[in-house]
Amino acid sequence: MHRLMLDIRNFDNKVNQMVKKGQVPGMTHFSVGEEAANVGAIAAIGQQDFITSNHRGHGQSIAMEIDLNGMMAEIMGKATGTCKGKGGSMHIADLDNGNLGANGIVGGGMGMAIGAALTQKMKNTGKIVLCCFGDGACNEGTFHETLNLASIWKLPVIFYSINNFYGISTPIKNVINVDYNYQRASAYGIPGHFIEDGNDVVAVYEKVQEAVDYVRNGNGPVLVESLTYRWFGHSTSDPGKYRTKEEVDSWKKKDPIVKFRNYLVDNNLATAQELDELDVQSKAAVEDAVKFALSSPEPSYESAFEDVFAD
Ligand SMILES: Cc1ncc(C[n+]2csc(CCOP(=O)(O)OP(=O)(O)O)c2C)c(N)n1
Ligand SMILES: [Mg+2]
Repeated sequence: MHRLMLDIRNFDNKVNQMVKKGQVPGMTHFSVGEEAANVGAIAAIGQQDFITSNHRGHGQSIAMEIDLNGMMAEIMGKATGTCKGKGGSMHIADLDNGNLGANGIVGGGMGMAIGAALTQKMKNTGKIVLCCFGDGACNEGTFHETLNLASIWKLPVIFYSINNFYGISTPIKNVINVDYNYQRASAYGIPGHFIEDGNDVVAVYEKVQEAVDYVRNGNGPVLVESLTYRWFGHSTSDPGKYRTKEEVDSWKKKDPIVKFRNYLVDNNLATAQELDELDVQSKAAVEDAVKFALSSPEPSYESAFEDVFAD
């Protein structure tokens, strides 16, 4: 889990630099600061399970152990990308490894998630779906429709809201009349769980694990909410005027990677030296991914007409 959190941090820091150099087409949303909320939750599901993701999906893709070379090439629109360069940052899908896709439509993954969950139920596969989205997405109509359907059909899906306090520049507290979105679970007759410190990867893992057991045992869906914070702007085009420097700095002091590092060292689970070495390896893997992506070809014009229809 520590290595995956480092990979998210190092990967996104690198992409941020490349955006500034004009090497990344399109808009990009970063997961820096939200590493624990992503890694802890995804570590709790099984290898065979599925996720759906959203526009801020880098952290989820990396937590699903996507090949970093392919992901970097995808973000740069190259033919060697995970989706042959057709998806880019906001539409990475890694179907062979259970990632049903990031999504540029806020709330867009929810319908896909319950569709996939219905398939698992009808085919009796024992697999579950972790549907990841933000706090803002909970005010989309699809949130209500999918929680309701999943509830009455007892579908094997965890609705997982990563609450970073804002939908772009709108504070979530200004647009809901409850304290937190997890409290809305009662309206659908399903359990709602709250992870107050979503920067604590162990707390996230344990709480989502509880939800995984409940859902896998055929009890129907669960809504889980984690509190965390994005360190960067909403996207690469956000001057961030709606947040104070003090607020951002206070969250940087609650760095999820430092927190887990201290936990591992204090409990004699790893030495500081071992963790430093992991960071060296992570940074090298990201550099390799950049080299791979930069040296990869652009997609051909003809490829735009491939993979349009399923056989
Ligand atoms: C249906 C739809 N409405 C609006 C947008 C524009 N938009 C993109 S991200 C976003 C905010 C999403 O906030 P949240 O769900 O909290 O995710 P976060 O970006 O904070 O991770 C909005 C309004 C969109 N992409 N799709
Ligand atoms: Mg948000």
